[in-house]
Amino acid sequence: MKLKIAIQKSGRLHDDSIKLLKECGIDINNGVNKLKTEASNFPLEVFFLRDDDIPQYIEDGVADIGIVGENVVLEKKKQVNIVEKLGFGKCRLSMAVPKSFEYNGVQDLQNTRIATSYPVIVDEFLKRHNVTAEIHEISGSVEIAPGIGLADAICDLVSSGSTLFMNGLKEVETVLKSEAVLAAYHHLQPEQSKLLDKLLFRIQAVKKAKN
Ligand code: PRT
Ligand code: ZN
Repeated sequence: MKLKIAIQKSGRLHDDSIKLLKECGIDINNGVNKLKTEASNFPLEVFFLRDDDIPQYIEDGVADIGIVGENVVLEKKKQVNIVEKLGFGKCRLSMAVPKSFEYNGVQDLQNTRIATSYPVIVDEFLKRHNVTAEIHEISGSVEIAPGIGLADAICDLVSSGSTLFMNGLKEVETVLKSEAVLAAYHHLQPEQSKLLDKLLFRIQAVKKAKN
């Protein structure tokens, strides 16, 4: 019996996910272009996936657990348990507008066009604030949308803020704070739950040692 974990194949969370497992004393041979591997000293099978697909795999129980940004979990609206925040991949999902936009509050987004890769979260945010706006879903390079006349505002992930700055934008609202989380399938078998507890115990020890 093995615990199946999904982690990002490549991208911002990949290295830290592998590092966390290593710090937990779990050795995995992470061959290039491999889709699947096994740990040599823990009953763990590792799937390498696009981050966007991870919540679905966990909801379906194809993976028992996974490491993914909380922003992705919330956007995909999949039924998964968030078991632990992992302390890396920290960022915020923020509204940003051109520097020249005289922004005084969320009401100023009324009747604007907002470009984002997070239409679900943005829609919820706007509804919560009784703002009506047009959401334009685009999958990448969101920050260039105002410059090319596609949108009046954007909602995108921000960490240092330099991407916004370089594109003449300013951050005006934090919609969500996010970091990598450990998510789990809702209906784990007792054996898988035990393995998860064992892994979680190690993760918490690693986190404590860092504080
Ligand atoms: O290929 P795959 O689909 O798996 O990866 P991806 O390209 O969709 O995701 P990836 O690797 O870019 O990000 C994975 C996760 O990292 C995100 O879902 C977040 O949870 C987290 N994360 C943390 C970030 C950032 N920080 C971040 N800064 N994800 C993206 N960014 C981008 C942002 O979209 C913008 O383009 O970085 C730019 C802004 O960075 P700053 O530093 O200039 O503000
Ligand atoms: Zn992705």
